Amino acid sequence: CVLKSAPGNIDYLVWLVQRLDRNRRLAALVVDDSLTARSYTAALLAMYGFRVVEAGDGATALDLLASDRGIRLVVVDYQMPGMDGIEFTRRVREHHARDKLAIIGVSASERATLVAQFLKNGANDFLHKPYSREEFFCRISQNADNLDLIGTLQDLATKDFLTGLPNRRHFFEQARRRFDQAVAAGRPLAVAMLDIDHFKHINDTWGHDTGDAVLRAVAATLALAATSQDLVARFGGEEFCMLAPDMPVDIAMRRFERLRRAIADLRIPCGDATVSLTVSIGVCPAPRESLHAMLSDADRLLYLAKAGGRNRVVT
Ligand code: GH3
Ligand code: MG
Ligand code: MG
Ligand code: MG
Repeated sequence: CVLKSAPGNIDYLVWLVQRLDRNRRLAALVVDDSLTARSYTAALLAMYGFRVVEAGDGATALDLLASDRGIRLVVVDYQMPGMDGIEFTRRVREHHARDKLAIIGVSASERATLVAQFLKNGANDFLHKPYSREEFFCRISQNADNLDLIGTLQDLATKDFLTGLPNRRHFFEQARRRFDQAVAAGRPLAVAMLDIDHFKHINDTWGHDTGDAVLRAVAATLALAATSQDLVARFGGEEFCMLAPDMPVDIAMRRFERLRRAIADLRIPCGDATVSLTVSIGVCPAPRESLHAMLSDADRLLYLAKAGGRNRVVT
């Protein structure tokens, strides 16, 4: 059925297979009080690979959205008893941004202002009922493509390419808020700067690719050690930063010591040999007057850890 609309060239088929494959990783929610209309839309979405969730009214749909994190696309009818599609869209946008969740309004109504109202209240697109399979598929694909594209751009802007960790800029965006929250609530907060010891020597001895593998291994160790509250980032080169909220000083210190040991225990394969490494860590264990002051402190303590012989945590 999907192939009916194919213009018959191989590029289109490749494009189509990629879309079907991508859609399999997503869920779509259909909100319509008419069982016939809902089943038709749900069947089309299932045909295009989506996992489909259905709701007969706005309130049920809001509950589903709150509990199912996999939903990336919503097709919502306008006329429904209780909450109409525009009110539903407005309510969804209180918790779900346009660039993470696409909402497509649908209606058989000819009301002139309807499309604009849907869009102004946060819908990404609109389709007049009844719609053809082909139009539906093109619109859905375009909206899902846009979400993918935005996601890719956000990754490029916020993640370090080599390790996948947040980059320095993203760290600061997130860290400022965590710092303000900790200070306002009088809660503990620790900031650690971590630098690989003699990394230049690792590159010179084992080659740049192995150096890269070492960076990825350190990043993975940091990511594994981090709780959902922690922020970890690659600051640049072989330098990483970790912000740990709500961690009393003694517990934070034990954690960073464990982290140092975990990294010293790493063995990164290089041909028949294995490479080991150590890190030095400077920890500012409690909130200071600013995030900047905490980072400067952690940096200064990192320098002391280096001067003291490396492979150590200094507070
Ligand atoms: P120290 O113990 O004092 O920190 O010495 P170090 O050799 O680790 O520090 P130094 O600043 O002298 O060298 C850091 C090296 O990290 C130099 C640079 O070429 C290398 N480097 C920076 N970014 C990357 C990267 O993305 N991949 C690889 N393989 N090397 C990198
Ligand atoms: Mg209806
Ligand atoms: Mg270094
Ligand atoms: Mg360095």
